[in-house]
Amino acid sequence: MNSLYQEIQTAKNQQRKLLAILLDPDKLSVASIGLLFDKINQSPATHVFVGGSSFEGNHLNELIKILKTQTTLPILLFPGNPEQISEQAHGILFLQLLSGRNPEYLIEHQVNAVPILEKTQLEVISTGYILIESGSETAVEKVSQTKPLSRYNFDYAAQTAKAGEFIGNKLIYLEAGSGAQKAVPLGMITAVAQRISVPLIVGGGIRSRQAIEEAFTAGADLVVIGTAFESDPTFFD
Ligand code: 1GP
Repeated sequence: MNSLYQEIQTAKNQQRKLLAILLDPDKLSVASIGLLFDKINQSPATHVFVGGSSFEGNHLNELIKILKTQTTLPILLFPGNPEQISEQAHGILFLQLLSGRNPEYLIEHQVNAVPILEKTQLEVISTGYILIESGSETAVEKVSQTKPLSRYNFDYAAQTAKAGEFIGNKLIYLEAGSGAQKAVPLGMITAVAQRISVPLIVGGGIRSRQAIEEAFTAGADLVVIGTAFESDPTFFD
């Protein structure tokens, strides 16, 4: 079987666009998730991401266990810290916050996660995570105590993404922050996509199907939808 990463790479090479629904365990109970299964399965989503910047992770295993019985989509963890690791998922975006200058989110959490990850079968996918300013302070900024990159300096964002690729990141995640007022500018998506050769994930503040298409056209290989689906599960109907 191909690895999750190989599948993402193949999709990029074939220009087949990917879509992830992001589920935040903080906002979901084991009881409420049942209502979303049909909507997830009927949607064009190719992946489910599970994570958030602040949750405690208590019911994470249970949530993913149930999710796995109801969907065949690959489930990737999108963790804010090592507490948010569940062996029940298929893989993990092993994030490095490249836009910030806080060593805790560049290496400390990663080191602490190793003994946990070594006990699991999770596919670990090195991901450079770049937060772009989006109109107001986002949860990621608060939690990581870092500043996002300017939304006007496309070249610096692309340079940062390329540094991630040179470091060895296998994916770059360009992020406006969950519930962002303004999504990542399309011109910045293009500038980053043209500069890197690894697959590009884009998310944060994308609220319409047109905005998803525009992000794809600009160069995103995988778009993440969280808030829009969470607040309206009929989003993809
Ligand atoms: C957050 O990119 C994701 O990390 C999704 O953002 O909740 O704004 O869709 P939204």
